Amino acid sequence: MVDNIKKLVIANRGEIALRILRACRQLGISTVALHSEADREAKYVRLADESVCIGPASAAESYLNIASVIAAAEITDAQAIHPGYGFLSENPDFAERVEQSGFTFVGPKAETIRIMGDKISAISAMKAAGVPCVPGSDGPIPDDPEKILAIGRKIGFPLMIKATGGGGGKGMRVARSESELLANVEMTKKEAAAAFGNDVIYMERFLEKPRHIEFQVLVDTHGNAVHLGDRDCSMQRRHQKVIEEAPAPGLTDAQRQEIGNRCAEACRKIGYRGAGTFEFLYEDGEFFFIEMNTRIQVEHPVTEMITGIDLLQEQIRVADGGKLQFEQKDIQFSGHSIECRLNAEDPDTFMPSPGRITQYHMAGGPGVRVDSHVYSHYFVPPYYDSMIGKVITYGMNRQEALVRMNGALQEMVIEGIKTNLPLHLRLIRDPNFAKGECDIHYLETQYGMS
Ligand code: MV4
Repeated sequence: MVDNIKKLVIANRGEIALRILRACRQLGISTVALHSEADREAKYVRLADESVCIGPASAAESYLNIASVIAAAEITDAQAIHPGYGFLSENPDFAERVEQSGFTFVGPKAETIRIMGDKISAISAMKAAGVPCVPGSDGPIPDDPEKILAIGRKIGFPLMIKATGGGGGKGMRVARSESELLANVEMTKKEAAAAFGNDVIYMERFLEKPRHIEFQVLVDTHGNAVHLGDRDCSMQRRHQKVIEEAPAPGLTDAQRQEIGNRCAEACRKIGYRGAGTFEFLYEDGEFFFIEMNTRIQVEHPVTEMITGIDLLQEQIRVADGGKLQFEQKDIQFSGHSIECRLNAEDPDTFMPSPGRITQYHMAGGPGVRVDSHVYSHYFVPPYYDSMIGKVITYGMNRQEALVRMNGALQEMVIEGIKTNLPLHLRLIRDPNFAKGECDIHYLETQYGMS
């Protein structure tokens, strides 16, 4: 139970809308599902206490329409808005308007989202707060070519040129030598101006074969911040994660506590609030902060499995002004969890494959969790992300989680559309993946699909 929020608006769709709805039920909060015209038949819309159609199928006119979302909260007399992930979740202007309209935004302050959305200000805040970062330009690079070259020489080659308004893989380029630095800086600046309306760029040492390891944090408004350990998200294609797991294979407890505590401490220092994720590149035993996500993430279930903590409930509780129910010493990491993202896509070409699901049977049994909003005869609309759910397994150790995933994937039946189930089955049986510690390039290079 929570003190203030009686009714919450779910400003999202798909599996995360259902996940938010489930958390609300457990907290005794009634729910308003917002949906587009294409999502009328969605399961979470039926399960919600109320629903409001906020526009046509196109996301720009519905799930991204700030005025419609706020109007829906007003007419239903809700107290809070949960943005989920994607869509408006990391839009500081949205967070600001939600709070200005008198609603609780389930997430950090708008100002924090703004800082984290600008990569240079995120890195400088984290560096000042004691989080290890990639050696780099420590700020925007100047216009003077001689100064750019001097900074480049100091960092060393290869280096990476990144747009401060980028993130998630957009607006970046490698410079392998001094001779290509200036031209690449120019190109990145031009692209950044076009893509983000912001041509400010910075540079970092390029890490050739890192792993993507991230730390989950949870922070209340009473000065309590904890970390919930790490996740390895290195299995990705074109910056879309495919498989995630917790804990990251091969990390020592000492590394986990060292970096985790630094993240929690940084949250206290910057006045963070809510759930958050610190993204790191990990190479040769060292961590380098690159970005912070201020939303709940797709891969949050693997953390829930190994900690026993319901991240959505806690996220909503702290947004309500409540205190965290536990301290760092109460958090125990136990066992191992793996998540496979199921996409409605061709397993060979990766083209989206929307359409009607004719048969759906989900996996079950010990240590198996399926987070999905789909069902038999559900129509996967072509307008949105192709993710249709996630299969999550838990085991006493990584081996057991893998064996359970192999079984779960074999049990899953999704007919009528193409899915990436066959790719997951191959990956889960891949001896290199089974060993653990694959880097961020493994999937694209080994599966010939970049
Ligand atoms: C890097 C990097 C190597 N060195 N930064 C890509 C997305 C954005 N979040 C940051 N990214 C990278 N930054 C330095 N200094 C390599 C990547 C990168 C990457 C990072 C995480 C997960 C997948 C990736 C795929 C390609 C490149």
